[in-house]
Amino acid sequence: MTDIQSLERDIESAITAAADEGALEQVRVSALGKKGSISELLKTLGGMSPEERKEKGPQFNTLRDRISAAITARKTELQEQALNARLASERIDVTLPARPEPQGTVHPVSQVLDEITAIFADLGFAVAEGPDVEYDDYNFTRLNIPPDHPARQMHDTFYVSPQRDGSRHVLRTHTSPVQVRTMLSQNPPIRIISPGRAYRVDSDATHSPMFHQFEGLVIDEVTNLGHLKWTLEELCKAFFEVEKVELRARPSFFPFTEPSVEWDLRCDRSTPGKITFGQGNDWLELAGSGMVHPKVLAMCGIDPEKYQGYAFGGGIDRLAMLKYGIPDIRSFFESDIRWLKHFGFAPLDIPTLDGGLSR
Ligand code: 2NL
Repeated sequence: MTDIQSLERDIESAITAAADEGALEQVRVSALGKKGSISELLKTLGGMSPEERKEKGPQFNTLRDRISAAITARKTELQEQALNARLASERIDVTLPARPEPQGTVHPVSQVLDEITAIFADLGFAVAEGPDVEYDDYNFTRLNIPPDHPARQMHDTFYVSPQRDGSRHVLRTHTSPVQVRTMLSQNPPIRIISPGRAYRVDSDATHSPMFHQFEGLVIDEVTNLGHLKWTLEELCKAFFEVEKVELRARPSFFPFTEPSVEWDLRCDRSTPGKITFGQGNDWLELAGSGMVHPKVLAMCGIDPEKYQGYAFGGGIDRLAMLKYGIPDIRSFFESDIRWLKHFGFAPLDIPTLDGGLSR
């Protein structure tokens, strides 16, 4: 047997023995790689006489082509084997029945969050999210609440331990820093809601130190408070599942909006333990809002000469208490299994506008 034949045999048995693509690649490198046995062989052609080269050249090239083809064939075979093994091991029986009864329930806060998200998604709003631990700058300063501003005390902020440079991050006191981040990173038109957790040093029957907010922000060249009123009316009709609502505007103050407006929703509380919307002689505080302050726009990289828009904010826990008749906010966060079973929602009933929000 010639050297070439025995080399070919050795490489071919190594190819057959390769049990996976990694091993096969090692065989390929040792034969056809820069320093591989066949490559080294091809290099010897340079030192040969013309006659010898004429004889050996074609032999070496044929050897290289055959080995190359054998490697490709083995590679396909190994890939097929690997795929078949995966298909066999990952097989699932899609005809198996779901468990008769799901064990967990969806928390009312999650339910309301999903409902609000579905309503605003239908109006063309995207959902924006951000971290719970925020820069003081994003939570306060860029919202026109400078370091000495009394609103900083009003917000009863949880501070986290100082950073190496002495600066202190905060647990966000509202979800507004998410809007700040959005304005800093996107150009108008902007149309977002930022539902999520917020934190304030406060605890009684209607306040929890951790609570949930939804805020909205719309920025373009013409958006005004009329558009906001319509948007909040649509929210109320869809959320409380009534045909007709009436909103009342009250002047207010927030450092980050000018002018600022609070909205009340007409309701009827004349029957104890019951509340209905769209009629009656009572008013329910719904949300705070306003036109985004030009200084806030400027501090968030948006030209206030060209762009304007509204922002609003309301409490998710509060809306959940109202809609589902839950009297004490603290019960939300006690994780009492009986409470969760009673007030929770079926996990597969995902709220949609066409299918019904809460059924
Ligand atoms: C409330 C009132 C409000 C906003 C939130 C906001 C955000 C940016 C700029 C301007 Cl980035 N405004 N958010 C505006 C007015 C009111 O929330 O009572 N929340 C529970």
